[in-house]
Amino acid sequence: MERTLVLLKPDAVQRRLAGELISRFERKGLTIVGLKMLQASKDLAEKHYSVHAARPFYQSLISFLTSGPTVAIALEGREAVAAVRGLMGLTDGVKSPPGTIRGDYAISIQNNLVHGSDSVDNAKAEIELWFKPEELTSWNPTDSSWVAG
Ligand code: IDP
Ligand code: MG
Repeated sequence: MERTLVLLKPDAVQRRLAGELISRFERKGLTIVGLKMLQASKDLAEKHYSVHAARPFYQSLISFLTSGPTVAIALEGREAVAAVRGLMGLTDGVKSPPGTIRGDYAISIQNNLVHGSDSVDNAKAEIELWFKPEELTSWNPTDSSWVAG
C-alpha cells in the first residue's frame, strides 16, 4: 500500500471547503492514516517548498502557506500518489478540468486549495516533515476487500 501527503492549504480552510475536499478523498477509497490542523511556520513552509526556492513566486507561496491554518492529511491506498494527483487536477485552476478539485473550485494558480505529493519518494519525505511517527496510524478499513478488490 502506498502513502501520500495531502495539504488543504489555507485558502481551502478559509473558504470552508475542508470537509468537502476530505470527502472527495474518502469517497475515492483512500484511507486517512493521519490528519491534523496547524498553521505552518516559515521554516516548515520553506522546507516543504524548497524545490521551488529559485522560482519568482516562492516568497508569495511561503506567505500564502503560512497565512492561516492548513489541514495536513496522510492518505493510504493503491497508487495513492497518482490517485490523489488525479483528483487534484492541474496546478492552474483555469486549466484544470471540471470534475477535479482545482477544476471545480479554483481559478488561481497559487491559491489552488490542495497539495499532493508528486512521487512516492517525495511522499515519504513530506509525511515525515509534517507528521511525527506517533501521529500516524496503521489500520485496516472493514470495507477494504470491496474498495481494493
Ligand atoms: P502542484 O501543486 O500542482 O504540484 P507545483 O509546480 O509543485 O504545483 O507548485 C507548487 C505550488 O506553487 C502550486 O500548487 C501553487 O500553489 C504554486 N505555484 C506554482 N506555479 C505558480 C505560478 O506560476 N505562480 C504562482 N504560484 C504558483
Ligand atoms: Mg508540486
